[in-house]
Amino acid sequence: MKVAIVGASGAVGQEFLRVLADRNFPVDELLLFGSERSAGSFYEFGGERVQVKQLRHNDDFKGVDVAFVSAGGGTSKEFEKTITKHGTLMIDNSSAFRMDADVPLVVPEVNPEDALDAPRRVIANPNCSTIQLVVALKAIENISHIRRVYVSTYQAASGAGAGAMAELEGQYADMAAGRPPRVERFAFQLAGNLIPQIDVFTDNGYTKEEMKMVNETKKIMHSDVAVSAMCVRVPVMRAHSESVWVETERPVAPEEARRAFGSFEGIVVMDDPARQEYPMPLFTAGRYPVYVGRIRTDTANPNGLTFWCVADQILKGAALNAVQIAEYLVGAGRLGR
Ligand code: 11C
Repeated sequence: MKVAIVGASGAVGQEFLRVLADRNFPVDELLLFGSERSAGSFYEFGGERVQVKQLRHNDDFKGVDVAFVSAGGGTSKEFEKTITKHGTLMIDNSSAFRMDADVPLVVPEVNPEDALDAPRRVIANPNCSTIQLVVALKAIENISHIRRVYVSTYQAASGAGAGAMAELEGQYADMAAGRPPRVERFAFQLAGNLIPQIDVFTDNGYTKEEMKMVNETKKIMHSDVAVSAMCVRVPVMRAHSESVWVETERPVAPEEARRAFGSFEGIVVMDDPARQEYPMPLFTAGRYPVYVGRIRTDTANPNGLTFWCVADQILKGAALNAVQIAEYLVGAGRLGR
């Protein structure tokens, strides 16, 4: 297959290169695209050096089967037609089209078949914090309908890109050296701090990030589930964590939930409090699964279940999920020749 990565130099773009190689995605030819700034850089793939081309409005995508796009919502909107006009499937990592009725929003463990109907040749990859949430929710939804979800996130610097990760690292180094930490990407110093704001505030007092979790969850799960989210940036390098409370139609005992999580594709249960076994972002970074632990009954709600869930934001939250969508379509005979 002829495959393109748009935004090749970014944190997610770099992970696309690794995930495609690691999963032996059938790449015959790889094209890399980027901004004027990253054009000309070289990256290695399949033993060859591939040069990044500047993304332009031309016919560069002619013959490309699938383009993995992660260059921000503005770029996705501007280049949608350029990328798809010759039939290329655009798997878009930005928030630009996620809630459009004619764009499927897909997490392969949850709603893979939605990917089969992409009339605009665009499939949206959900927000990273939503992806890991819905993977965990679907395991429970399969045994009892979820009526309500409360979720509090602990989101790593990686969600804000490679520059934000470098800034956090620099802030720790500055602190260790007794220098005032440099603050550019985030509104406040993140090292040694928590920032209870991700993205801008909306009219209802929630942030855009929080409302993404509300709206995207309903769309992916085809559910009326009520979701309330609180999103917090934490001084962790990569891998988002979430505290989740769900209210199900009938009470689900922790043992039953543990079995449901354990048998669900894409989830690894790490839940042995006696041995201090639970998922943590430090040990989840660089791994594919969604990890779930601290599974217990909600003390405030007899129909409530609560758990802790951690996943690598750049992998399952972005590049891996997008590649899994493409893999599903290849398996369904809907992508590639
Ligand atoms: C963060 N979730 O952690 C955001 C990043 O809609 O794709 C991803 C934003 C998006 O900052």
